[in-house]
Amino acid sequence: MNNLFALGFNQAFIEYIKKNNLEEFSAGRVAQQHKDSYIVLTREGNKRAVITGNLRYSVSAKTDLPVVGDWVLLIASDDLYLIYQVLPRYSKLERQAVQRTGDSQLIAANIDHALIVQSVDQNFNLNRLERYISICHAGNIGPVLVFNKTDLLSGDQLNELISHVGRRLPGVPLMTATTVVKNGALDLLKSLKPQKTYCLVGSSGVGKSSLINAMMQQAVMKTSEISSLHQKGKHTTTHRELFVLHNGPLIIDTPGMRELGVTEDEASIRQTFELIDSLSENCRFTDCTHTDEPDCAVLQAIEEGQLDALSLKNYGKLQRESQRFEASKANKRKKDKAMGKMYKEVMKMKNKRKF
Ligand SMILES: Nc1nc2c(ncn2[C@@H]2O[C@H](COP(=O)(O)OP(=O)(O)OP(=O)(O)O)[C@@H](O)[C@H]2O)c(=O)[nH]1
Ligand SMILES: [Mg+2]
Ligand SMILES: [Zn+2]
Repeated sequence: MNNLFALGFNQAFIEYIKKNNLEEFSAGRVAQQHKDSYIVLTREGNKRAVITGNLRYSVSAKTDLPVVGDWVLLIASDDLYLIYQVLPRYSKLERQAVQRTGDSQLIAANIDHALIVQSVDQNFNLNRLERYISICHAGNIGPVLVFNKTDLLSGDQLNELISHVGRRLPGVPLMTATTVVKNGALDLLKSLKPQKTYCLVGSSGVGKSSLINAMMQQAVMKTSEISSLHQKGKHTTTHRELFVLHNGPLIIDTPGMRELGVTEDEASIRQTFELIDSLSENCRFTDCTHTDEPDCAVLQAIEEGQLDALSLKNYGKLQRESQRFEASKANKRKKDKAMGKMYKEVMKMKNKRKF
């Protein structure tokens, strides 16, 4: 028996069901996605489910199909449940996988906070963290940085790292953890709220599944030694799975994402770089590209050490990629060749600009 509210069900879902006269169905939350079926948490317990043919053929995009975290409406039967409909998502963790095709991939739905896990000992990459943060902003998800494996650094080294990242990513909550020390993940666990849904993201090997195991106090996920991870492309975790923690929060484990796409929404990228945005209001030219213009407030801030030059570089890069992505998506939609051609010309011109 499950209590739906304990699984994150809320008033908005109830109202949607009422408004659309869908009360005849029972609701459930997708906890696991397998090749041809799902494990759904329902009031009656955890059930295996498949989607109806009607749902499969009526969706306009692959991302409309159920993913882990989704709330779905079910037709109950003895052993196999049928997923009739996916309820509207209040947030989604989505990556733009391939720029050329404009396809995006939905990782999980109805997430309140993403726990962006980074191992403090290995190739610390601020640009990557910024990318995760912009993916969160695009999907209406609150980002939280989790620095794991703190046992591998001295206290001084860790403090230095924290203040360095804090300067670059102000306003993003930061937690530390270690899974090899007793209670090393307790602060993190205590910071998670009942009925809220968290999703662990981050590169392969940073310890996402180890964190789940530490917080569940049992080995529910397989973890693997770093050495075997050196075989390129190997991820220990190969599926996504939602767990209910003892004190009530819900948490999803995901496989490490190697190729991070960009988010579609340029506004969200900007959000990550709020500082650059507000600074540019003081540039002499309104269309300043912050490359070599006179009286550029952004360049001045870099000179004065207020802003990291890398941040600016990354900002430009993300904007260009986002433009390319939107272009390829637009091309996909428009079968009209002439339109596609014209679009390309425009993009070429845009990309020619340094920024
Ligand atoms: N020293 C140290 N090692 C850790 C810590 N947490 C995890 N590890 C080790 O890091 C390795 C990878 O851990 P996993 O939990 O499998 O990593 P993951 O992020 O789930 O990796 P994928 O499933 O491939 O995405 C394992 O050998 C763990 O034992 C930690 O806090 N300190
Ligand atoms: Mg894992
Ligand atoms: Zn400028």
